[in-house]
Amino acid sequence: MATNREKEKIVWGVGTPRTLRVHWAMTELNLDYETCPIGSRGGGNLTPEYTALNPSQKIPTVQDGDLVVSEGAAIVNYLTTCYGGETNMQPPSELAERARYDMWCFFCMMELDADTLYIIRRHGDLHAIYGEAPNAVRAAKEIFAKQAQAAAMRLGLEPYAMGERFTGADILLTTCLTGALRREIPLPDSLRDYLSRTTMRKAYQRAMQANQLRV
Ligand SMILES: N[C@@H](CCC(=O)N[C@@H](CS)C(=O)NCC(=O)O)C(=O)O
Repeated sequence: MATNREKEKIVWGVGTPRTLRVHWAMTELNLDYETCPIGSRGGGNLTPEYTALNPSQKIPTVQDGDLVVSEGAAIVNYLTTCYGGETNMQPPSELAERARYDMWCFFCMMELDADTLYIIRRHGDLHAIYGEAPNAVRAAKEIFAKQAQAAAMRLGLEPYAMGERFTGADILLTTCLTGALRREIPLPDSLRDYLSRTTMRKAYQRAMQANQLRV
């Protein structure tokens, strides 16, 4: 795949764990980029300019030269595929390893994000907009806790999702697990240890700064 670190890169979106994924990937990969600091509730995601980039009107979105990519996991995988050579963050090319990598990514996005954290966000934090649904929120927390046990079993004694090396799957997994901790969902000790490993990374700390909502 043709890559060009010099192409102008713009990250749209700040202030949420889903935008953090992209800032974190950018910083791990030492990429220079500009930020368009729109948030998810300020109306910046509803403008015609942004809607042309991302018709879902959701953040994050990335522009890399002429290419526009949305969906946080797709962005992380695009960036690590294109620019992950130097930092050994490319998704695996060998078929079985790639299947395991994809398993982690889809597991994080479906079981730990869309099916659980996002339900809690919608019907908990944002209940004034989306309606109260306490049973759905309670069930989502229980399902997350159960799937966290599954994540711990899959991780086993490995330091990272794919073993010895840190990859985009760890960006996805970490940003889901920190979301659970903020909501006081219990996590197995091995995942807490995992989180101390991943969140102590310098790039994570820098990305947390870059992802701050500007007021
Ligand atoms: N599937 C998308 C979800 C992105 C998403 O839900 N973003 C939220 C902020 S965390 C958003 O932009 N919400 C605006 C809205 O729902 O109107 C992804 O993983 O990138």
